[in-house]
Amino acid sequence: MKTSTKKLKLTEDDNFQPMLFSAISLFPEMFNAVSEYGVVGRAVKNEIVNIDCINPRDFTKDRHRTVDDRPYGGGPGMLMKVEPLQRAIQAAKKSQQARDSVLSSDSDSSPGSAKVIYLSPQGKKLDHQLVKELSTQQHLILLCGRYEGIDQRLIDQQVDMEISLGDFVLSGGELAAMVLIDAVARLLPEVLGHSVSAIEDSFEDGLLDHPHYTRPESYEGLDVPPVLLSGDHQAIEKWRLQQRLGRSWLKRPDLLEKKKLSESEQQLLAEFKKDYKAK
Ligand code: 4GY
Repeated sequence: MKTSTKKLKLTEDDNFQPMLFSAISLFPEMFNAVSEYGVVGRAVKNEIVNIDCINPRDFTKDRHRTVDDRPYGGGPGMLMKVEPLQRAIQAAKKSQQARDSVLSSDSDSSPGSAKVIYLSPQGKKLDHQLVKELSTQQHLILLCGRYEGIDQRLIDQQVDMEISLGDFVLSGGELAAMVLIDAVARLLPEVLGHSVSAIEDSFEDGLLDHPHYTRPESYEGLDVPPVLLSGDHQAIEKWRLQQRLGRSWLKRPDLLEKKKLSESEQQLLAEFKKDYKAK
């Protein structure tokens, strides 16, 4: 039998599953900032991405719905209670299992592979490489700490990966989790849709972006670089690559050290340096 040649929209495919982010957070409303606005907001609306918020407070069993507790050994501040978090993680894992069970068995999504991520300054630094790896996952569980953090045994037992945005301390993991969701979701092919801009973006090839210009042609006496008005697409691509090389050399020499430059790229960079030093 001939298989159907009708082209399916990706999201109409029986085996398509939105990527699921389960945010475990005491402040679930904060996630409206990613789920209701911009590119990720549209992906959520179009069911390419699901963001599911789970509040550990809903998994408490005492009258006061207590989610914090005092640290052993004393000291200032509180920690998050272990049991509500543990139950929240189990609930997040169950929600993905429920989705998997309605899919046909030849799906190449991998059930039971939900990764639990804890956002903290102790984690591995988030970069484009890690964002790309995360974008291949079907389900990420994002554990958002508050107060002074969570019990180390929960990290050891339940957390697959600790991820940091950088060497500074936020008052909670939510903003970090939203940064991660935004960066990962925009790499999903179905989110990109028509545009290829995320592929062409900074970092896919390890260089900074080139400068961008729009109207007016002259602003406060500053003109748009003439090559961009030339209509010569080859010259424009060449200029943009040179700008990317030059800006990386000026602002992020560490990026250039990691990158093997081709003969023509070395040429372009040498020319940029010459012009820069002449000024
Ligand atoms: N930096 N990168 C970060 C953070 C908040 C108290 C431990 C960071 O990712 N997350 O500062 N998170 C704290 C809040 C518990 C995490």
